[in-house]
Amino acid sequence: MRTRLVHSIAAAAAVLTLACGPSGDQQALKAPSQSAGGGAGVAELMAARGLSEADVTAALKTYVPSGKKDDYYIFSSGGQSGQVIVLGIPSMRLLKYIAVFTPEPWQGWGFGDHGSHAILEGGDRHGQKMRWGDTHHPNLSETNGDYDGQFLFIGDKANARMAVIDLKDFATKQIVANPILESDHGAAFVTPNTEYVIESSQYPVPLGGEFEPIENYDEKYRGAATFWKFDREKGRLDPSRSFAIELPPYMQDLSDAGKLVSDGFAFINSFNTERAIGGNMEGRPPLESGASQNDMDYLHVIDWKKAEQVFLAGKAEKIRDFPVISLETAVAEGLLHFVPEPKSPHGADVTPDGRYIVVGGKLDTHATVYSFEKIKALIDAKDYAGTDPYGVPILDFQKSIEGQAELGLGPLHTVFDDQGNAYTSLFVESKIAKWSLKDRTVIEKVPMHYNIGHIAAAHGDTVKPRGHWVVGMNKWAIDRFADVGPLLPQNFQLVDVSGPAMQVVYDAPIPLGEPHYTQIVSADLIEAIDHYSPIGTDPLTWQLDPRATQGGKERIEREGDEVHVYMTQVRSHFTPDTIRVKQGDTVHLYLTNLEQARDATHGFGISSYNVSLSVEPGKQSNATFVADRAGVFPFYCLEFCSALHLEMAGYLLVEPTGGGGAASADRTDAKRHAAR
Ligand code: RUQ
Ligand code: CUA
Repeated sequence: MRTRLVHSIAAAAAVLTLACGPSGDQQALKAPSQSAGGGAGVAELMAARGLSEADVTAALKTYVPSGKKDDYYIFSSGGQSGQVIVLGIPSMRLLKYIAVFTPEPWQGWGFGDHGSHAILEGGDRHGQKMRWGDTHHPNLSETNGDYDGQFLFIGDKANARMAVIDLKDFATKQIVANPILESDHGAAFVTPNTEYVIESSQYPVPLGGEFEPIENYDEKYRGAATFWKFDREKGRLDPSRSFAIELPPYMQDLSDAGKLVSDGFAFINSFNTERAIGGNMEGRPPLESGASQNDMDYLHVIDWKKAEQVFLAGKAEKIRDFPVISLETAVAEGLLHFVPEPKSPHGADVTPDGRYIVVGGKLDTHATVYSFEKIKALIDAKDYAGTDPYGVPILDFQKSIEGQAELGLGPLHTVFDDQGNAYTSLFVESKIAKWSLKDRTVIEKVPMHYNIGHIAAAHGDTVKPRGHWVVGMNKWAIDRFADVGPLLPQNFQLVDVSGPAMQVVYDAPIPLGEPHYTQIVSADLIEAIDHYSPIGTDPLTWQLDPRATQGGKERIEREGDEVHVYMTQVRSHFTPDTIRVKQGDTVHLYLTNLEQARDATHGFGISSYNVSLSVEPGKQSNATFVADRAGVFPFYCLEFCSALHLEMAGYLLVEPTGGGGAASADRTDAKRHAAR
């Protein structure tokens, strides 16, 4: 190991010497040290900064020079921020926040732009405007069980919603609210050809959102697994071809879809099979102690291909118009089985060959490796060890497992590499355990900084893991970075697993929400556009927006008290740059960025009217607001697009009508409502 380190440092020194040789203009690149010997500069830098050899190798493994791109993208959930966070590997440089469930002004998300409002409104629930989410599990679209780089799905645990992001422009295209659930956790998980995106519930409720006393929990509260049909052509989930399966009121947790031999099945772990309901001020035990009495909970094994047939045969019932296969039907059709799983299980992860399902037991020291082949044989032979109170057949634990891996304290999630190894996060022990799938023995453990939750590996949950990189997602960056007050960022630790020993090579603070899962995809699979074409493209339809304006055709049209402003942008002006309206007019702004160059993004921000638009090259953005306040309102471009960016501005002149008073305020209120 040591020789390897010394070797790589010598190599780095050689590179530095080359770059800093005394020839001509390379002089400017000289390292601080002036000593001539090969490697002396590095050694002195190391001494001056107190860096060890391991530090320097870590730096060499992760440093990506200016102008060079990363090899992998990390797509991370953004937790309570309701967004998605994108980073690069190996540099761990932050690349983008993708606005999803929460308004975000830089991307013009939810600040006037019609398209973004339509998408956000798609996620409204029970008539309530939902403007935050708790994103947990991003999943990339797959073709033949491997990421294809086209779409990203992410679930909102807090409000049982699902979002679709198109990776052509890294923008959210759809949010659907689950009509029968109030929360989810096993979301989003895709099937191997993205036929369905799975969303399973977390906290049981009466399906459909009606009231039932909690005393009726066992009879009336339910979980469910939702299978959202994905229409790849349209790039949208299709609720009209989606269905759910009713589940007992256990707390369903994470999901994973089977692959290869287990394709057609989905696995969901659960906890609280005790059906504890809390009530610690009503004479019942607190939820968490009630929910951790049993030694075993149930791994849910769902035959989704069979369920799809049952749904297509019209055997699903409707709850709030959404097709739900009842528990009774699920049992009768043999599409739902349980297998016991030890002690507060958490992750359920299918191995790359699809043959095994690995489940971590939070309060256990093992990861349990279930054999799909054995489970399938038991199901086919109807060899059951019993049924649960809802009639769901239970398979025998011992007969279903391949074995267990003794890993350490608090195993949660497992990912895989290309060498037949598994990597499991150990929450309580704050370590990653690398173990062999072949004999289930631990090969090595590497300490993580603090409370590792999820873990991700390059293509680590596909049929073709790429190896090399694993990321540990630590809860809270205690004592890790410069202090920023009591609310701590999280800490992503990048681990190089390509050598004989795992090495932590980078700590990246994540300063937006608490990320849960991430996926890591090879950068060459992502084909992102750098401008919208044709000019005036509606990013939702990818078609020319009918309100797009050509250069020279800009105009302002008045119809009664509706003012239509057909506006264009090029560096460095808006046309028109003066808009005259009367107080109380409804202003419809149709804004076309006429540019096709990649560095020509403009924005539109206006004072006092809460409008912020991002108009990337070729994009069309439309906004509507009621000019209910008389006055002079400057608007300006929000991106520093050119030397005359500051001059890229104009005025909205709202002339008073002389009205005013309560009646007129009511009138504009009503209009403002209608405008959105
Ligand atoms: S969770 S730390 Cu929401 Cu995926 Cu396991
Ligand atoms: Cu356009 Cu600044």
